Amino acid sequence: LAQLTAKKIVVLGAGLTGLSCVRYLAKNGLSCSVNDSRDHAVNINEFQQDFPNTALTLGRWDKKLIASADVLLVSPGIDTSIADIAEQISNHCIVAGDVELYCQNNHTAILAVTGSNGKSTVVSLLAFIGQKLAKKVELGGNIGVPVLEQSHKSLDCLVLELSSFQLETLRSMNAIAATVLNVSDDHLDRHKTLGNYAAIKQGIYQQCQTAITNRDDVNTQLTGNAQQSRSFGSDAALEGDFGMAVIDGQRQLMFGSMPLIGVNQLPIAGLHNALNCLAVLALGHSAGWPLDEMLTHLVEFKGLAHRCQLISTYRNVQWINDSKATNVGATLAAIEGLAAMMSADNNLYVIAGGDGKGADFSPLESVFSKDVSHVFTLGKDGDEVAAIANKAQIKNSKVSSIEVAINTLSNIVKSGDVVLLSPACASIDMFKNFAERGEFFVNAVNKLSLENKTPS
Ligand code: UMA
Ligand code: ADP
Repeated sequence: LAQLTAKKIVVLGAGLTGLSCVRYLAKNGLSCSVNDSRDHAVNINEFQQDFPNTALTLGRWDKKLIASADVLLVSPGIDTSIADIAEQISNHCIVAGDVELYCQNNHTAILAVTGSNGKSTVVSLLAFIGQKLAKKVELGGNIGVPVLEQSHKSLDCLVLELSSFQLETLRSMNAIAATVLNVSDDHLDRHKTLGNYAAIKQGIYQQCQTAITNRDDVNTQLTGNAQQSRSFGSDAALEGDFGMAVIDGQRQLMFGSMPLIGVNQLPIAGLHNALNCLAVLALGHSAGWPLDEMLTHLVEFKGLAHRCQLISTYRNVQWINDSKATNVGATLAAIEGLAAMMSADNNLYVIAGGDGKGADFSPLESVFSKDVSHVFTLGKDGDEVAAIANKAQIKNSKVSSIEVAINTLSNIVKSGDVVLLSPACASIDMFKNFAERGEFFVNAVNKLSLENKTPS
């Protein structure tokens, strides 16, 4: 903070992050200007009410303001490589994110998690267990709580969810342990190639004491040096690492050669969630949390809404809301995980499509052809999903809304089938966010059961 005194600070973005930066600077006696390129910045009313004297430019990038900045505090959703910003940044200007500001000025122990999928599940489970162990543990970062909002608290541990956007402007974190859970196509509209995107994620390992990698995913491996490393994976583990083994016919989570818990006792289903649990145990263990006590509380976790969440068994069909599947990797994991539990006589119906963010949908072809009976496509990139379904030679129908898909399905499904909303796409082309999309699905299914529709 001392470095910021008498510096011209410009905050880019007036959303959750921008507001937290202005609030933090004000608390520390520092002023700033704010620039948001949209006419209707997300938190504009709160902003103007709380900080009436803070200069705010809306509706365009203020090139002069950006050029005059000594410090640019950039919100994660803003791409500083775009011409309007990149060309204006002066040589002496420091470009940082809110997490960088937090890490430079707080010495709280951090457990950090990134990855294309499973971040929110892992950080929530980890924080849940930490709190059950009577530790002062809070969540921060991409999960929806800007870290600076936690800066006034004295914590035993901050469990930090980091997106690739946040990692781009972070260099001073010194986490106790950090993991890249997995890497699959996501945000390529901004990061351009999977290689760039993976490299940004792997940058987390240079900012921690113990790097935790996923043996199942080559893109999570350690590239540079780390003080210490350990790993998790679905195979047998070396001593000190986490893995899985089949003992007496039961698949178990393992710590080296020590069985920990049966996969069938885990509170969240599917192989991907078993891996998430291993990541949680590896992170907690690195912080010195006892494994046996962690396991006691792990089984009490209830899971998160919109992530492979069973919302109804109306007509003995499993109606599953996986609206948080905003990329191809998440939908692949959901289809494979659910199909593994279904009998071959039953059908898996998938509702998919939305804003594909430039991703390649072709990895879905083989699971579509192996496990899915019929795909209902919607949204901006629904036709791209339909093209993959055609290649996989499975039925597909274009629908204008989730409700239309559900109503059509009500005439098709039979006992034992599964209906899965797992879009493989972001929601912003049709909905406010993934949660609203999930609610539309839940409401349509509930309406169906209330109207007690029977097949025609
Ligand atoms: N804005 C511009 N110009 C642009 C883009 C955005 O001016 O080109 C402005 C918007 O008008 C808005 C503000 O920037 O007023 C929003 O900033 P932001 O997009 O960085 O969003 P925040 O509200 O600050 O929320 C961010 C994260 N959002 C993104 O990364 C897009 C939140 O993650 C995070 O919870 C929050 O900080 C706290 O750390 C959300 C997210 O979608 C959940 N993350 C992506 C994901 O999970 O896939 C990465
Ligand atoms: P994130 O915060 O990274 O988006 P979430 O825990 O919210 O992760 O889950 C997002 C989506 O990814 C959900 O559809 C969920 O079912 C799926 N998912 C969760 N864990 C994994 C994993 N380890 N691998 C692949 N998909 C996963």
